[in-house]
Amino acid sequence: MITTVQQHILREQQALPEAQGTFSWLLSGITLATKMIQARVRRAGLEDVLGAMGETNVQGEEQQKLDVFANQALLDSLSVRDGVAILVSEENEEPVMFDRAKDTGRYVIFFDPLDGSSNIDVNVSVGTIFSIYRRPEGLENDAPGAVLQPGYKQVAAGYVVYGSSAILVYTAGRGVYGFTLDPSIGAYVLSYDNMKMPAQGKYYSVNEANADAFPAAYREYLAQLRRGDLGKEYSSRYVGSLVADFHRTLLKGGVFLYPPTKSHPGGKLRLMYEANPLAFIAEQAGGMATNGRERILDLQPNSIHQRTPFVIGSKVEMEAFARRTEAVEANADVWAPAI
Ligand code: AHM
Ligand code: MG
Repeated sequence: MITTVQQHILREQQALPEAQGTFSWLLSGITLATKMIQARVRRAGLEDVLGAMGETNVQGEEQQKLDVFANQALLDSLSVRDGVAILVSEENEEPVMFDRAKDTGRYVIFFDPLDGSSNIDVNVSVGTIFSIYRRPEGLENDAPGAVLQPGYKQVAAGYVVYGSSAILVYTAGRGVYGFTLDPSIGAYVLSYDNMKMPAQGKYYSVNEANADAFPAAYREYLAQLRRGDLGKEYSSRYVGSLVADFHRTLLKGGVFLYPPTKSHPGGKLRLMYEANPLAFIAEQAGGMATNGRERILDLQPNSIHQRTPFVIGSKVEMEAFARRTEAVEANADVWAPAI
């Protein structure tokens, strides 16, 4: 007997008596949008051929860029759900606010509609990431207060990786579950029950072209992994789509790092759309996530688009990272980009 994501969410919701169906209605908005996005991603090469021939799509519109399409699909399918109070997208400068009664519009949703979009043209996996918070009581008219919440307050988070199949992974704080889209029935079906990250993996994942600029703490840690100090011979993998790199880390273990660099001294990845949701999933699966010095989920955001250094992975690698960085902490320079 298969379990669809919809059935799974309904079951989860029974454990959240105050959710009253809103939560599943809201998640169904997200799954619908991701099915639309994956259909477009699958046609990406074709659309280019048609676009190059000067053809327009069936609605007679010019071909839209995929990231614009993905953003619009999420905005459209979520804005009609009255549980949504505020939508915050990596693609929109400002949050989109809805005028909903305070006991109806109870959720604030963040999303990165199409992560890794530079990989589309070369047929490499991309993804969608989402993160859900409650709108805090008393802050209905206070947008900054309602959106700038630390990651530990997330009620649910997840992503879809559009890879060799489309896989949805989510947590509502009671374990991590993975669902594979079965194209023959158009439904996400449970394929990974109660996912756990291996305690140690054999891959590290980082853009090594930036290595000369990494702060010393990171360079020394990577050297440790290469030397085999953790009792394993590490290999490296780097897709350049965070969702794909994280998905591998979740399944196989290991560590992903995006340290401060010369061009991004504060880190490149976004706290609210990328680091927080993946950190929530990692912790639920037995892993850890930090900005180099503090737990990601404890960080108090000061802007919706803020960036952060990001290190996420298995327990063994993350504990070794913490030991390494504590050991060099005395020297403040180890945290500055090197060049
Ligand atoms: P994007 O939002 O422009 O797609 O950038 C985010 C992506 C992540 O998916 C990925 O981890 C990272 O950028 C790769 O960056 P780089 O090319 O600097 O290694
Ligand atoms: Mg992104």
